[in-house]
Amino acid sequence: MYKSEYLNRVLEEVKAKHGEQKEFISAVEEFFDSMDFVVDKDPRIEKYSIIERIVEPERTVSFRVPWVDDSGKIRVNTGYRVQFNSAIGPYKGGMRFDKSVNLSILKFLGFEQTFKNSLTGLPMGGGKGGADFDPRGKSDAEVMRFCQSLMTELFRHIGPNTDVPAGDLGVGAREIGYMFGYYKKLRDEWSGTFTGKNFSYGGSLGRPEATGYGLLYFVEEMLKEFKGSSVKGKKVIISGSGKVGGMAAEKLHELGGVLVGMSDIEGFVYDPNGLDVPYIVEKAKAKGMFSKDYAKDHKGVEWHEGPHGMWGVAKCEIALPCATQGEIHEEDAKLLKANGCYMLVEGANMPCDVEAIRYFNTNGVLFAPGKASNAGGVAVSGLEMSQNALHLSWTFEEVDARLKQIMKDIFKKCHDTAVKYGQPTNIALGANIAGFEKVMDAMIAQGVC
Ligand code: 2IT
Repeated sequence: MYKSEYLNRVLEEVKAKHGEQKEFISAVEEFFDSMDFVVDKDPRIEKYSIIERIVEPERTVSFRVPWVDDSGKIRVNTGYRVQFNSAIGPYKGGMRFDKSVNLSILKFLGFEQTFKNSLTGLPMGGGKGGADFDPRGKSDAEVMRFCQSLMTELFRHIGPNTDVPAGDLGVGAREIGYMFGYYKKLRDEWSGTFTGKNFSYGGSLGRPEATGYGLLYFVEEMLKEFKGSSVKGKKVIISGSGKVGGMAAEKLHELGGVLVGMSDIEGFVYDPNGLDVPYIVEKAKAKGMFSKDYAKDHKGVEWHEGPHGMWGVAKCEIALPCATQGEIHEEDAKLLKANGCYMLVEGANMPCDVEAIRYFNTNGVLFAPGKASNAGGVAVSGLEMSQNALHLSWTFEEVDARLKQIMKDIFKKCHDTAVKYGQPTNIALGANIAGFEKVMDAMIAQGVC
Protein backbone atom coordinates (compact mmCIF):
# COMPACT_ATOMS: atom_id res chain seq x y z
CA MET A 1 0.00 0.00 0.00
CA TYR A 2 1.29 3.41 -0.95
CA LYS A 3 0.54 6.71 0.79
CA SER A 4 -0.81 7.93 -2.53
CA GLU A 5 -4.34 6.82 -3.43
CA TYR A 6 -3.54 7.57 -7.04
CA LEU A 7 -0.66 5.05 -7.07
CA ASN A 8 -2.75 2.42 -5.29
CA ARG A 9 -5.46 2.80 -7.92
CA VAL A 10 -3.07 2.62 -10.88
CA LEU A 11 -1.28 -0.42 -9.43
CA GLU A 12 -4.61 -2.18 -9.02
CA GLU A 13 -5.50 -1.39 -12.63
CA VAL A 14 -2.15 -2.66 -13.89
CA LYS A 15 -2.53 -5.86 -11.85
CA ALA A 16 -6.09 -6.39 -13.08
CA LYS A 17 -4.91 -6.07 -16.67
CA HIS A 18 -1.50 -7.76 -16.50
CA GLY A 19 -1.51 -9.68 -13.21
CA GLU A 20 0.22 -12.66 -14.79
CA GLN A 21 3.22 -10.52 -15.84
CA LYS A 22 5.20 -11.09 -12.62
CA GLU A 23 8.46 -9.44 -13.63
CA PHE A 24 6.71 -6.41 -15.07
CA ILE A 25 4.51 -5.94 -12.00
CA SER A 26 7.57 -6.21 -9.78
CA ALA A 27 9.38 -3.47 -11.77
CA VAL A 28 6.30 -1.25 -11.52
CA GLU A 29 6.07 -1.78 -7.75
CA GLU A 30 9.74 -0.96 -7.26
CA PHE A 31 9.23 2.23 -9.29
CA PHE A 32 6.06 3.16 -7.39
CA ASP A 33 7.98 2.88 -4.07
CA SER A 34 9.87 5.97 -5.27
CA MET A 35 6.93 7.67 -6.96
CA ASP A 36 5.18 7.65 -3.60
CA PHE A 37 7.56 10.46 -2.58
CA VAL A 38 6.60 12.72 -5.51
CA VAL A 39 3.07 12.23 -6.78
CA ASP A 40 1.43 14.17 -3.98
CA LYS A 41 3.99 16.98 -4.26
CA ASP A 42 3.63 17.47 -8.02
CA PRO A 43 -0.04 17.71 -9.07
CA ARG A 44 0.90 17.59 -12.76
CA ILE A 45 1.58 13.87 -12.46
CA GLU A 46 -2.04 12.94 -11.79
CA LYS A 47 -3.51 15.83 -13.78
CA TYR A 48 -1.80 14.60 -16.97
CA SER A 49 -2.29 10.88 -16.13
CA ILE A 50 1.46 10.46 -16.41
CA ILE A 51 1.62 7.24 -14.37
CA GLU A 52 -1.14 5.50 -16.36
CA ARG A 53 0.60 6.50 -19.59
CA ILE A 54 4.12 5.64 -18.51
CA VAL A 55 3.28 2.03 -17.52
CA GLU A 56 1.74 1.30 -20.92
CA PRO A 57 4.17 0.64 -23.80
CA GLU A 58 3.56 2.86 -26.82
CA ARG A 59 3.69 -0.18 -29.08
CA THR A 60 4.32 -3.91 -28.72
CA VAL A 61 4.88 -6.24 -31.64
CA SER A 62 5.10 -9.99 -31.42
CA PHE A 63 5.62 -12.23 -34.39
CA ARG A 64 6.40 -15.73 -35.63
CA VAL A 65 10.04 -16.51 -36.41
CA PRO A 66 10.25 -19.69 -38.50
CA TRP A 67 13.71 -21.01 -39.39
CA VAL A 68 15.32 -24.21 -40.64
CA ASP A 69 17.84 -26.04 -38.44
CA ASP A 70 20.92 -27.88 -39.71
CA SER A 71 19.01 -31.18 -39.96
CA GLY A 72 16.41 -29.56 -42.24
CA LYS A 73 13.67 -29.38 -39.63
CA ILE A 74 11.50 -26.26 -39.51
CA ARG A 75 11.58 -24.61 -36.07
CA VAL A 76 9.42 -21.78 -34.73
CA ASN A 77 10.13 -19.13 -32.10
CA THR A 78 8.34 -15.98 -30.99
CA GLY A 79 10.00 -12.61 -31.60
CA TYR A 80 9.10 -9.35 -29.84
CA ARG A 81 9.85 -5.66 -29.72
CA VAL A 82 8.40 -3.57 -26.91
CA GLN A 83 8.61 0.14 -27.81
CA PHE A 84 8.02 1.59 -24.39
CA ASN A 85 8.50 5.32 -24.49
CA SER A 86 9.80 7.70 -27.16
CA ALA A 87 9.25 11.01 -25.35
CA ILE A 88 12.94 11.92 -25.16
CA GLY A 89 14.37 10.08 -28.20
CA PRO A 90 14.06 7.05 -30.48
CA TYR A 91 13.32 3.77 -28.69
CA LYS A 92 16.63 2.28 -27.57
CA GLY A 93 17.42 -0.97 -25.85
CA GLY A 94 18.77 -4.43 -26.35
CA MET A 95 17.49 -7.65 -27.89
CA ARG A 96 17.55 -10.72 -25.63
CA PHE A 97 17.67 -14.27 -26.98
CA ASP A 98 16.93 -16.71 -24.18
CA LYS A 99 14.51 -19.56 -23.49
CA SER A 100 12.95 -17.51 -20.67
CA VAL A 101 11.99 -14.55 -22.89
CA ASN A 102 8.33 -13.57 -22.72
CA LEU A 103 6.30 -10.38 -22.79
CA SER A 104 6.49 -9.87 -19.03
CA ILE A 105 10.29 -9.92 -18.99
CA LEU A 106 10.59 -7.66 -22.03
CA LYS A 107 8.05 -5.18 -20.61
CA PHE A 108 9.93 -5.05 -17.32
CA LEU A 109 13.21 -4.47 -19.19
CA GLY A 110 11.70 -1.85 -21.52
CA PHE A 111 10.15 -0.01 -18.57
CA GLU A 112 13.48 0.09 -16.71
CA GLN A 113 15.29 1.08 -19.89
CA THR A 114 13.13 4.21 -20.24
CA PHE A 115 14.44 5.64 -16.95
CA LYS A 116 17.96 4.31 -17.44
CA ASN A 117 18.27 5.98 -20.83
CA SER A 118 16.87 9.20 -19.41
CA LEU A 119 19.53 9.16 -16.67
CA THR A 120 22.37 8.97 -19.23
CA GLY A 121 21.43 12.49 -20.32
CA LEU A 122 21.45 11.36 -23.96
CA PRO A 123 18.36 11.63 -26.19
CA MET A 124 17.20 8.00 -26.10
CA GLY A 125 13.73 6.60 -25.40
CA GLY A 126 13.15 3.14 -23.94
CA GLY A 127 12.60 -0.18 -25.70
CA LYS A 128 13.52 -3.84 -25.48
CA GLY A 129 13.04 -6.91 -27.61
CA GLY A 130 14.10 -10.44 -28.19
CA ALA A 131 12.96 -13.97 -28.74
CA ASP A 132 12.55 -17.24 -26.82
CA PHE A 133 15.44 -18.59 -28.87
CA ASP A 134 18.52 -20.03 -27.18
CA PRO A 135 21.66 -19.49 -29.29
CA ARG A 136 23.65 -21.88 -27.08
CA GLY A 137 24.49 -25.09 -28.88
CA LYS A 138 23.34 -23.72 -32.25
CA SER A 139 25.70 -23.55 -35.23
CA ASP A 140 26.66 -20.18 -36.74
CA ALA A 141 24.52 -21.03 -39.76
CA GLU A 142 21.49 -21.73 -37.54
CA VAL A 143 21.96 -18.48 -35.64
CA MET A 144 22.28 -16.61 -38.93
CA ARG A 145 19.10 -18.13 -40.38
CA PHE A 146 17.25 -17.34 -37.18
CA CYS A 147 18.45 -13.71 -37.13
CA GLN A 148 17.57 -13.25 -40.80
CA SER A 149 14.07 -14.64 -40.33
CA LEU A 150 13.53 -12.40 -37.30
CA MET A 151 14.70 -9.40 -39.28
CA THR A 152 12.24 -10.00 -42.14
CA GLU A 153 9.60 -8.80 -39.67
CA LEU A 154 11.51 -6.53 -37.29
CA PHE A 155 13.05 -4.35 -40.05
CA ARG A 156 9.77 -2.51 -40.62
CA HIS A 157 9.57 -1.39 -36.97
CA ILE A 158 13.11 -0.04 -36.48
CA GLY A 159 15.38 2.66 -37.94
CA PRO A 160 18.05 5.16 -36.88
CA ASN A 161 15.44 7.72 -35.80
CA THR A 162 12.73 5.25 -34.78
CA ASP A 163 14.13 2.39 -32.75
CA VAL A 164 17.76 1.35 -32.35
CA PRO A 165 18.23 -2.19 -30.94
CA ALA A 166 21.45 -3.54 -29.43
CA GLY A 167 22.59 -6.69 -27.62
CA ASP A 168 21.56 -8.20 -24.30
CA LEU A 169 21.69 -11.76 -22.94
CA GLY A 170 22.34 -14.17 -25.82
CA VAL A 171 22.90 -11.37 -28.31
CA GLY A 172 26.50 -10.34 -28.94
CA ALA A 173 28.53 -9.11 -31.89
CA ARG A 174 27.73 -12.23 -33.96
CA GLU A 175 23.94 -11.86 -33.66
CA ILE A 176 24.11 -8.06 -34.14
CA GLY A 177 26.14 -8.61 -37.31
CA TYR A 178 23.61 -11.03 -38.79
CA MET A 179 20.65 -8.81 -37.88
CA PHE A 180 22.34 -5.64 -39.13
CA GLY A 181 23.37 -7.29 -42.42
CA TYR A 182 19.81 -8.32 -43.19
CA TYR A 183 18.37 -4.98 -42.09
CA LYS A 184 20.75 -3.25 -44.50
CA LYS A 185 19.76 -5.58 -47.31
CA LEU A 186 16.01 -5.28 -46.74
CA ARG A 187 16.08 -1.48 -46.40
CA ASP A 188 18.87 -0.94 -48.91
CA GLU A 189 20.27 1.50 -46.38
CA TRP A 190 23.42 1.66 -44.27
CA SER A 191 22.52 3.45 -41.08
CA GLY A 192 23.29 3.27 -37.38
CA THR A 193 20.16 1.26 -36.70
CA PHE A 194 21.95 -1.17 -34.38
CA THR A 195 24.56 -0.51 -31.73
CA GLY A 196 27.06 -3.01 -30.43
CA LYS A 197 28.28 -3.46 -33.99
CA ASN A 198 31.84 -4.55 -34.70
CA PHE A 199 34.30 -1.70 -35.09
CA SER A 200 34.87 -2.66 -38.73
CA TYR A 201 31.37 -1.51 -39.69
CA GLY A 202 30.50 1.40 -37.45
CA GLY A 203 30.73 0.01 -33.94
CA SER A 204 32.18 2.10 -31.13
CA LEU A 205 35.45 1.33 -29.44
CA GLY A 206 34.77 0.79 -25.77
CA ARG A 207 31.23 -0.57 -26.24
CA PRO A 208 32.13 -4.18 -25.24
CA GLU A 209 33.71 -2.90 -22.01
CA ALA A 210 31.19 -0.15 -21.30
CA THR A 211 28.69 -1.80 -18.93
CA GLY A 212 31.32 -3.45 -16.71
CA TYR A 213 33.70 -0.48 -16.70
CA GLY A 214 30.82 1.95 -16.13
CA LEU A 215 29.67 -0.15 -13.18
CA LEU A 216 33.07 0.27 -11.49
CA TYR A 217 33.09 4.02 -12.22
CA PHE A 218 29.73 4.16 -10.45
CA VAL A 219 31.06 2.10 -7.52
CA GLU A 220 33.91 4.61 -7.18
CA GLU A 221 31.43 7.48 -6.99
CA MET A 222 29.37 5.67 -4.33
CA LEU A 223 32.46 4.94 -2.23
CA LYS A 224 33.76 8.49 -2.56
CA GLU A 225 30.45 10.02 -1.48
CA PHE A 226 29.38 7.64 1.28
CA LYS A 227 32.63 6.20 2.63
CA GLY A 228 35.21 8.80 1.65
CA SER A 229 37.26 6.01 0.09
CA SER A 230 37.82 4.09 -3.14
CA VAL A 231 37.56 0.49 -4.33
CA LYS A 232 41.30 -0.07 -3.84
CA GLY A 233 41.76 -2.94 -1.37
CA LYS A 234 38.02 -3.62 -1.00
CA LYS A 235 36.78 -7.23 -1.02
CA VAL A 236 34.29 -7.68 -3.83
CA ILE A 237 32.17 -10.52 -5.22
CA ILE A 238 30.71 -10.65 -8.74
CA SER A 239 28.00 -12.94 -10.08
CA GLY A 240 27.91 -13.81 -13.75
CA SER A 241 30.89 -14.10 -16.08
CA GLY A 242 29.26 -12.81 -19.25
CA LYS A 243 29.93 -9.48 -20.92
CA VAL A 244 29.15 -7.43 -17.82
CA GLY A 245 30.75 -9.56 -15.08
CA GLY A 246 33.94 -10.23 -17.05
CA MET A 247 34.55 -6.56 -17.81
CA ALA A 248 33.62 -5.53 -14.26
CA ALA A 249 36.26 -7.97 -12.92
CA GLU A 250 38.84 -6.54 -15.32
CA LYS A 251 38.23 -2.92 -14.24
CA LEU A 252 38.00 -3.88 -10.55
CA HIS A 253 41.44 -5.48 -10.81
CA GLU A 254 42.86 -2.45 -12.60
CA LEU A 255 41.56 -0.18 -9.83
CA GLY A 256 43.14 -2.33 -7.11
CA GLY A 257 39.97 -3.98 -5.77
CA VAL A 258 40.20 -7.57 -4.51
CA LEU A 259 37.87 -10.04 -6.22
CA VAL A 260 37.19 -12.76 -3.62
CA GLY A 261 34.21 -14.56 -5.16
CA MET A 262 32.82 -14.99 -8.63
CA SER A 263 30.16 -17.19 -10.22
CA ASP A 264 29.18 -18.40 -13.68
CA ILE A 265 26.07 -20.38 -14.62
CA GLU A 266 27.57 -23.65 -13.36
CA GLY A 267 28.85 -22.60 -9.93
CA PHE A 268 31.24 -20.30 -8.10
CA VAL A 269 34.70 -20.03 -6.56
CA TYR A 270 35.67 -18.19 -3.39
CA ASP A 271 39.12 -17.26 -2.13
CA PRO A 272 39.29 -14.77 0.76
CA ASN A 273 42.85 -13.87 -0.32
CA GLY A 274 41.75 -12.81 -3.79
CA LEU A 275 41.12 -14.68 -7.04
CA ASP A 276 43.36 -14.78 -10.10
CA VAL A 277 41.55 -12.14 -12.16
CA PRO A 278 43.58 -12.27 -15.41
CA TYR A 279 42.83 -16.03 -15.57
CA ILE A 280 39.10 -15.41 -15.05
CA VAL A 281 38.89 -12.58 -17.57
CA GLU A 282 40.62 -14.61 -20.25
CA LYS A 283 38.35 -17.65 -19.74
CA ALA A 284 35.23 -15.50 -19.45
CA LYS A 285 36.03 -13.73 -22.72
CA ALA A 286 36.76 -17.00 -24.51
CA LYS A 287 33.78 -19.07 -23.38
CA GLY A 288 31.76 -17.17 -20.79
CA MET A 289 32.54 -19.86 -18.20
CA PHE A 290 35.52 -20.27 -15.92
CA SER A 291 34.66 -21.61 -12.46
CA LYS A 292 35.20 -25.38 -12.90
CA ASP A 293 38.51 -24.85 -14.72
CA TYR A 294 39.52 -22.33 -12.08
CA ALA A 295 39.19 -24.80 -9.25
CA LYS A 296 41.15 -27.40 -11.24
CA ASP A 297 43.98 -24.97 -12.02
CA HIS A 298 44.19 -23.27 -8.60
CA LYS A 299 45.18 -25.40 -5.63
CA GLY A 300 43.18 -24.91 -2.46
CA VAL A 301 40.20 -23.24 -4.15
CA GLU A 302 37.02 -25.22 -3.98
CA TRP A 303 34.35 -25.27 -6.67
CA HIS A 304 30.80 -24.87 -5.39
CA GLU A 305 28.01 -26.18 -7.54
CA GLY A 306 25.31 -23.68 -8.60
CA PRO A 307 25.85 -19.92 -8.65
CA HIS A 308 23.23 -19.11 -6.05
CA GLY A 309 25.09 -20.29 -2.96
CA MET A 310 27.72 -17.56 -3.33
CA TRP A 311 25.63 -14.91 -1.54
CA GLY A 312 25.71 -16.90 1.69
CA VAL A 313 29.29 -18.21 1.49
CA ALA A 314 31.56 -15.48 0.17
CA LYS A 315 32.39 -12.80 2.75
CA CYS A 316 32.71 -9.44 1.06
CA GLU A 317 32.33 -5.69 1.49
CA ILE A 318 30.79 -5.03 -1.90
CA ALA A 319 28.56 -7.27 -4.06
CA LEU A 320 28.13 -6.72 -7.79
CA PRO A 321 25.39 -9.00 -9.21
CA CYS A 322 25.97 -9.08 -12.97
CA ALA A 323 24.10 -12.22 -14.11
CA THR A 324 20.37 -11.73 -14.67
CA GLN A 325 17.13 -10.65 -13.00
CA GLY A 326 15.81 -12.22 -9.80
CA GLU A 327 19.02 -13.71 -8.38
CA ILE A 328 18.87 -11.99 -4.96
CA HIS A 329 15.86 -12.37 -2.67
CA GLU A 330 15.33 -11.10 0.86
CA GLU A 331 16.96 -14.16 2.45
CA ASP A 332 20.08 -13.63 0.28
CA ALA A 333 20.09 -9.95 1.22
CA LYS A 334 20.15 -10.94 4.90
CA LEU A 335 23.02 -13.39 4.34
CA LEU A 336 25.03 -10.74 2.51
CA LYS A 337 24.53 -8.24 5.33
CA ALA A 338 25.39 -10.86 7.99
CA ASN A 339 28.62 -11.61 6.07
CA GLY A 340 29.72 -7.97 6.20
CA CYS A 341 28.50 -6.64 2.86
CA TYR A 342 27.71 -2.92 3.16
CA MET A 343 27.19 -2.04 -0.48
CA LEU A 344 25.46 -3.70 -3.42
CA VAL A 345 25.62 -2.20 -6.89
CA GLU A 346 23.61 -3.90 -9.66
CA GLY A 347 25.40 -4.76 -12.91
CA ALA A 348 22.46 -6.76 -14.29
CA ASN A 349 18.89 -5.49 -14.69
CA MET A 350 16.97 -6.05 -11.43
CA PRO A 351 19.03 -8.95 -10.03
CA CYS A 352 17.51 -7.97 -6.66
CA ASP A 353 13.80 -8.42 -6.16
CA VAL A 354 11.72 -5.68 -4.60
CA GLU A 355 11.81 -7.25 -1.09
CA ALA A 356 15.62 -7.48 -1.19
CA ILE A 357 15.85 -3.81 -2.24
CA ARG A 358 13.52 -2.78 0.60
CA TYR A 359 15.68 -4.81 3.01
CA PHE A 360 18.90 -3.10 1.88
CA ASN A 361 17.35 0.35 2.09
CA THR A 362 16.10 -0.19 5.62
CA ASN A 363 19.11 -2.07 7.00
CA GLY A 364 22.00 0.20 6.22
CA VAL A 365 23.25 -1.56 3.08
CA LEU A 366 23.98 0.99 0.35
CA PHE A 367 22.12 -0.05 -2.78
CA ALA A 368 22.34 1.17 -6.38
CA PRO A 369 19.86 -0.04 -9.02
CA GLY A 370 20.95 -1.26 -12.45
CA LYS A 371 19.05 1.50 -14.16
CA ALA A 372 21.71 3.87 -12.79
CA SER A 373 24.78 1.70 -12.26
CA ASN A 374 24.66 -0.41 -15.43
CA ALA A 375 23.71 2.50 -17.70
CA GLY A 376 27.26 2.66 -19.08
CA GLY A 377 26.38 0.09 -21.77
CA VAL A 378 23.50 1.98 -23.26
CA ALA A 379 25.36 5.28 -22.74
CA VAL A 380 28.15 4.10 -25.03
CA SER A 381 25.45 2.82 -27.41
CA GLY A 382 24.27 6.44 -27.46
CA LEU A 383 27.83 7.49 -28.28
CA GLU A 384 27.88 4.90 -31.07
CA MET A 385 24.72 6.49 -32.50
CA SER A 386 26.40 9.91 -32.38
CA GLN A 387 29.51 8.61 -34.14
CA ASN A 388 27.38 6.94 -36.83
CA ALA A 389 25.37 10.11 -37.37
CA LEU A 390 28.59 12.12 -37.65
CA HIS A 391 30.25 9.47 -39.87
CA LEU A 392 33.33 9.31 -37.71
CA SER A 393 34.95 7.20 -34.98
CA TRP A 394 36.32 8.29 -31.65
CA THR A 395 39.33 6.70 -29.97
CA PHE A 396 38.93 4.26 -27.08
CA GLU A 397 40.31 6.90 -24.71
CA GLU A 398 37.78 9.48 -25.88
CA VAL A 399 34.85 7.09 -25.46
CA ASP A 400 36.11 5.90 -22.06
CA ALA A 401 36.52 9.49 -20.82
CA ARG A 402 32.95 10.30 -21.89
CA LEU A 403 31.70 7.11 -20.22
CA LYS A 404 33.42 8.03 -16.97
CA GLN A 405 31.91 11.53 -17.03
CA ILE A 406 28.42 10.13 -17.80
CA MET A 407 28.63 7.69 -14.85
CA LYS A 408 29.73 10.53 -12.55
CA ASP A 409 26.83 12.67 -13.79
CA ILE A 410 24.34 9.83 -13.28
CA PHE A 411 25.52 9.29 -9.72
CA LYS A 412 25.28 13.02 -9.02
CA LYS A 413 21.75 13.24 -10.44
CA CYS A 414 20.63 10.26 -8.35
CA HIS A 415 22.31 11.50 -5.20
CA ASP A 416 21.15 15.13 -5.56
CA THR A 417 17.59 13.92 -6.09
CA ALA A 418 17.76 11.53 -3.12
CA VAL A 419 19.00 14.43 -0.95
CA LYS A 420 16.21 16.69 -2.26
CA TYR A 421 13.62 14.15 -1.12
CA GLY A 422 15.24 13.73 2.29
CA GLN A 423 16.59 10.20 1.64
CA PRO A 424 20.29 10.90 0.96
CA THR A 425 21.44 7.27 0.77
CA ASN A 426 18.50 5.99 -1.25
CA ILE A 427 20.04 5.92 -4.73
CA ALA A 428 17.15 3.82 -6.10
CA LEU A 429 14.75 6.59 -5.17
CA GLY A 430 17.05 9.21 -6.70
CA ALA A 431 17.41 7.17 -9.90
CA ASN A 432 13.69 6.57 -10.33
CA ILE A 433 12.70 10.17 -9.68
CA ALA A 434 15.50 11.81 -11.69
CA GLY A 435 14.94 9.43 -14.63
CA PHE A 436 11.20 9.95 -14.45
CA GLU A 437 11.20 13.75 -14.24
CA LYS A 438 12.88 14.27 -17.60
CA VAL A 439 10.52 11.83 -19.34
CA MET A 440 7.49 13.44 -17.66
CA ASP A 441 8.53 16.96 -18.72
CA ALA A 442 8.85 15.78 -22.32
CA MET A 443 5.49 13.97 -22.19
CA ILE A 444 3.72 17.03 -20.84
CA ALA A 445 5.36 19.32 -23.43
CA GLN A 446 4.25 16.99 -26.25
CA GLY A 447 0.58 16.83 -25.24
CA VAL A 448 -1.55 13.72 -25.25
CA CYS A 449 0.14 11.38 -27.72
O1 2IT B 1 20.17 -3.41 -20.54
C1 2IT B 1 20.79 -2.63 -21.26
O2 2IT B 1 20.99 -1.45 -20.95
C2 2IT B 1 21.30 -3.15 -22.53
N1 2IT B 1 21.09 -4.32 -22.81
C3 2IT B 1 22.02 -2.25 -23.48
C4 2IT B 1 21.07 -1.58 -24.40
C5 2IT B 1 21.71 -0.79 -25.52
O3 2IT B 1 20.92 -0.24 -26.31
O4 2IT B 1 22.93 -0.69 -25.61
